[in-house]
This record gives sequence, C-alpha cells and structure tokens, in this order.
Amino acid sequence: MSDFKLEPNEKLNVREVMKDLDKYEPRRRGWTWRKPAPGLKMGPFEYHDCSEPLKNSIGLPPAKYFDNIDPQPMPVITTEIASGRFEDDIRRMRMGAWHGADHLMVIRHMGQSHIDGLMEGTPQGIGGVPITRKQVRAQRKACDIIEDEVGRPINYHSYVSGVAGPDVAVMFAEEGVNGAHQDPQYNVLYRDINCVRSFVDACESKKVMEWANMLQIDGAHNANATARDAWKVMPELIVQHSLNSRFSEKVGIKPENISLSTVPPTATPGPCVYYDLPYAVALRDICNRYKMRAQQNTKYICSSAREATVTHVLNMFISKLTSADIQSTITPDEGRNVPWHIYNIEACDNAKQTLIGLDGLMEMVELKKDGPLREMARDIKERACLFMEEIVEVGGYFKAVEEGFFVDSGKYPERNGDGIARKIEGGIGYGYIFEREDDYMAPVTAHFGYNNVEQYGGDPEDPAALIGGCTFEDRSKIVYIDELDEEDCVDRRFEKVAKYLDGEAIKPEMEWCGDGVVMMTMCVPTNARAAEAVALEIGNKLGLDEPVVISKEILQNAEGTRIEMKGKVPFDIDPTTLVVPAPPHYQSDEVLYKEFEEHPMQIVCGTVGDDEHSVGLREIINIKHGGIEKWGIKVEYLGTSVPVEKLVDAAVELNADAILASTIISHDNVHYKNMKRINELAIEKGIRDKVIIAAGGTQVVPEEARQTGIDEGFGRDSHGIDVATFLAEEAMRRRGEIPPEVEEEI
Ligand code: Z97
Repeated sequence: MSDFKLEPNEKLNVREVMKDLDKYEPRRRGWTWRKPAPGLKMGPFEYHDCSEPLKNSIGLPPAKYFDNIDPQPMPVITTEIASGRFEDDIRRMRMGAWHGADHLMVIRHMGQSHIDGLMEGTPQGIGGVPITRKQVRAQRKACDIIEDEVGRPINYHSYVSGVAGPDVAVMFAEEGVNGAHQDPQYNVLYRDINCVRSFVDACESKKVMEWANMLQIDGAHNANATARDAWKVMPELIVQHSLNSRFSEKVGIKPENISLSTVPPTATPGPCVYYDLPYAVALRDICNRYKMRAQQNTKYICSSAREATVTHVLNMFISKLTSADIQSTITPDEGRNVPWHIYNIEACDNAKQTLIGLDGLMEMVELKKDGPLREMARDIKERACLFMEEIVEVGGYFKAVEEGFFVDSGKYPERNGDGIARKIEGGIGYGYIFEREDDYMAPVTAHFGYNNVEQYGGDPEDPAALIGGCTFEDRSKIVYIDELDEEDCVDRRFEKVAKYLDGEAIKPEMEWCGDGVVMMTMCVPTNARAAEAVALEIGNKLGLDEPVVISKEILQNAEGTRIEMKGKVPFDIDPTTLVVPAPPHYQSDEVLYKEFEEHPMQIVCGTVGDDEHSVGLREIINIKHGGIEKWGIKVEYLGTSVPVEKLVDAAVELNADAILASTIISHDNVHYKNMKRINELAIEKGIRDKVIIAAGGTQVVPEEARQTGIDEGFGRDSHGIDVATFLAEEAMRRRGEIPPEVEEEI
C-alpha cells in the first residue's frame, strides 16, 4: 500500500507511481456506484437526482456565479482514454476525475484481441495501450491516489475480449480491475475468432469476473458502429444484448453487474430522437433487470467538435428519459482520431452539464403510454423476438452466424445478404478446444465447470485449498514480470521527457508529455481545398512542425472555410524566464453586497480637467458593464471635463464617502497634477479623513497615483470589480477591520 499523496497544485509524479509496483496490492475489488443524495442542497439550489458531491473537483465554467458549486449527477461518468502511452493516460485520468469521471476506461492497443496470452512490460501502443500487468498495476495504483484526492471511488476498466480473454480476466481479478467488456460475439463478428472457442472462453472469463464482482459491459455498440445503416440493426442489437446478458447470468454473474453497452442508433440530420427513444424504451422493456451504459453515437461523428457535442447532448437527453446508469463520453475522438486530453475533459463536462441541467426532469414529464413511442417500441421488440426465434430454428447461434444473420444491412426480417458470416470450423483459435482428460485437475478458484479435485483428495467447495490457495487467495503466487523490452518501455520514454517531468521546460501537450501539439482555428476566406493549402502554408510560416488540417467546414463555397489545424511547436518554454503577473485580487459578490448594504457608500465621480472621455468611467460605474453600482454603491456622476474643485465641492455637499476621478489625457502629467490637486482640496475643505480618493485612466500607474497623495490609482484593464474591491477594503481598514482573505485563482 502506498503512502503517496497528491497536492492539488502539484503534478502527479508518474515516476513515483512506478516505484515498488511489484509490491502493489489493490485496495478493493468490484464495481462502485455513486451514492444518491436526494434533496441535495448546494449553493442557492436544491437538486432532485444528484449523487454525493466530491471533495475536490473543477466545476463548470459558470460555477463562479453560483458559489463555485459542482453538483454531480447520478449516473457514473465514463471517460475513454486511448493515447497509447499509459503514463500520459494517468495524468489524463486525474484531469478527468477532477471534472467528474469515475469510470476510467482504458482503450487497448489495436488488435490485442489476437494475441494469445498476456502481454508484459510497458510497450507503447497504437490506438490505445497494450494491456499488461505492470500497466494495470500502475494505473490502478494511480486511481487509488486520485480517488483519495477527489473523494469518490474510481472504477478502472478495460477489455476481456480476444483469444486471451480468460488470461486477461484472471489478471484483472488479481489486480483489482473494476469493470470490463466481455462479449464473445465481439470476438466472433469483429475479430474473426472461432465462435466455439470464444463462447467456451467466455464461460471461464465471466466466472472469474463474477468472482471479482466486476461490472461486465457487452460489445453490442460495435454493431451500431459497423452496420451500414445503424438504425436498421435495432432488432439485432436487442438480440445481441440479450444473448450476452442471459449467457452471463447462466454463468453466474449477478444481473446488477451486467451492463448493456447501448448507443442511440441514429444521428441528425435524421430525426434521431423519434427513432432512438422508442429503441431505448424497447431495450429497457426487454432487458430491464440489467444496467444500461449509454454510449454516444460514434458512427456518424465527423470532425466537428460542435456537431459531436450536440449529438452527445441529444443522446444524453435519451439517457435521462430512460434512466441510464452509466453515461459514457467520447466526443469527438473516435470521429476524427484525435484522442486528446482536452476532448476527454470537454466530454466529461458536456455530460455533467447536460445531466445536471436535466436534474429533476422526470418529476415533471413522463413518457407517453400510447402513441408512436409505444407502437414503435413494440415493433422493434417483435422483430427482435422473431430474430431470436429464427436463430433457434436454424440450429442456434453458431449456425446463425454462419448464415450471416448479424450486421446485415436489412431491418429484420428483411435481409440484404451482407451480414458478417463466420464458419463454425474456422477463425482464429480454431482447433484448440480439447475434451478434459479424466485425470484433468484445476485446483483454482472461480473456474467454470468441474475442477475434478476429489480424486486428488481435494474439496470441490474449495478446490484451491489443494495447493494452499491459488493466486486469488495467495498473492505471492502471482508472477510479476517487469519489462520484456529494454527499449520499448516506460523508463526509456521517461528519459526522453525528463526535463518536462522535472518542470525544467514546458511544452504544450495534447496527448503525450512534451508532444508540443497545438491546435489553431481559423477562417480562411476561400474554398475548402485552397483553404487547406493556405492553412498548411500558415503553419509552415509560423514554424510549426508537421502541420496537419484536422477539420474543414465550409462556411460558404467561395467565401470561406473554417479550418482546424494541428502542428507541433519546435521550442520549449523555460519557466525561469517567465514573468507571471500577480493574480487578480477580488472580494466575492457575497462580501461586496454585504459591505455596501451594511455600510452604504455614496461616491461622486467625473472625468476631470479638459477631458471629454466618458466611456472608461461609465464602464467602471454602470451596472450594465459590471460596474460598481451592481453592489449597491450610490453613484453621483458629474459628467466630463469636470473641474477638480467642482468634484470636491460635490463630495462636500453630498457628504460623499469616496471620490472617483477619471482621466485619460496625460500631457505634461496633467493626470497626476489633477490627482494631487483633488487631494489638496479635500484636505483644505476638511473632508480628507472621511473621503476615499481614487483615480483611473489608461495612462495611470497605481504607484505614481498613490504618490500624489490619493488612496489608489487604476490603470488599463481595470474593471468595476477592482474598484469595488478597493472601496470595500479601504472602508473596512478605515473602520479598523481586516478585510477577508481572498481566495486566489490557481
Ligand atoms: C467502447 N467506445 O465502448 P481489441 N472488446 C470489445 C470492444 O468493444 C473493443 C475491444 C474489445 C468503445 C471503444 C471500441 N471497442 C472502442 C467488446 C473495442 C477492443 O482491439 O479487439 O484488442 O479490443 O468500448
């Protein structure tokens, strides 16, 4: 067990995580759901279907207007992570968790399904990470640290698919992985792995997953993504879900640990909710004792983050209407193959924002019990039942696969003859199923079928006792292999990015530490083909390495194209050379409202001297521009070109608490001369002790303004909040009170 702790303002030290991994033990097994918090009160609101809040998190951007609250919706939120380097994924996991993800799903290296055994070490992957014991340990250990930091258990997840499914399942159970995809249909249809082998292996895998209390997610989403017209396979999707779920139950997995991977099949410009909602209702009618993991439609995602976000939000509307248990977020990585940190986080925020925005919806609306919703749902269910009956008629699942029943582009019972057909006696792994010998023995826990330990004096109730416990009971029997390849491993990668990890240099990052990737958005005022060439030329001229256009959207064929381009900056930033401005110093709305309510403040103000500028001062005072009136300060505005004498006289007459002078013209330092004069006049008239004097303008330097004898100066980029904060704090100081400490932005 590690005593490694995280500080919110310090980077997670991934090199530290890698230490003593051979001794790491997972702190728990199994899946965790969020804890409901009915009637939760946060800030000014009451919530209806939220879960317990986090200890540390980052709220949505407008949270600053609502006491920085960060309510957490009830569904578990998934972020799928696929960078290919697990060490960089770890930092993305931390960012995801701070934004509300508690299901961290690691996409695995392309084609790991075809590797017949466990992979070891920490090689770099393509499209995901090679799943190995060392990688899983490092990430689960990191999840332990991150979950302590945010204050909510994190579910760590990857895949139990492929020819090594049972081996992976055992490793996952040993290492405390909390959820996994397991669906033999995935092997058969999409990876051409022999069907008999896949189903036999699935028995073993599911049994192990059941022992480890893992949540199982199926693979039906792949039919949505593969089918020519995804909405036509709706009946088949229900069949696929049902086959895997019922099979899993028969092997022993509890229904509450079985989750369907469901995707709304259509997308706009189709009338998607009209199709997708009846489908979602039909699926829940048939599979109502299982959990629903709602995924986003990825088949039709293009390269526009905006478009993908709307699809995601429409999909989540259906999740809300049909009470999904897990909300997956992908946007828009799968569509344009840019699995970047920022999109994982954006998608988590999209989910949180949408689901919180829809809080309590089902207390106000109800799905109609009749009409097209129910008729269409019934139609889909009938087709699914007929599909299942025909599978039985032709001789069962394997026969149906052989005849190309699945992923056919016709809407069942229509068939177009283009389904994925696999031979029963064929595919990867064919010929490796053997009958158990009579003297066969499996002295292990969570094995499917008989262990045959009796003939060796064992107890069938506790078969592993025969060998003093298997790896599930005795972790010392687990063989931990550190690395197999000295070059393709995490330590070599750490060496290459050491200066970034050590904070000696900073480079922008999208995916991997030190990758230097930046994205630029621009409108190029020409047609799409030319715009791409123009953008690349801009990238070259800016000195970006490897500029690539990742998205083009036509604004109008001739007038312009919206281009998103990525490229790599070829330089580092040395943090020691940076001049980091001091953070802004603002009192909260709460403090300001209270101060000016309890101690009303009257000010007089004007643009002084021969100066006709009015915009700056109006910005500072007018409520419309976030000016000081907002907090209840009473303002007497005298206009422009106000003689300083008049300003001070008005202060006397109104018994004002403060004078604000605006001054733009600065020839011959007239602005400072005016400030000096205001101060002198206030002394002469005997009000200086009572009145606060401040002056502002684009050429005003605060230190120099104070040297004229006034209390404060405000230069370029000052706003109402700066002035209100100063007035409140100065009034408090004059009363002998210490202004409240201000939380500074990180
Ligand atoms: C998801 N968005 O939700 P390999 N097994 C299953 C899968 O679906 C996948 C693999 C294995 C998607 C993620 C696609 N899914 C991406 C049921 C992949 C991957 O590449 O065959 O070794 O494993 O899962």
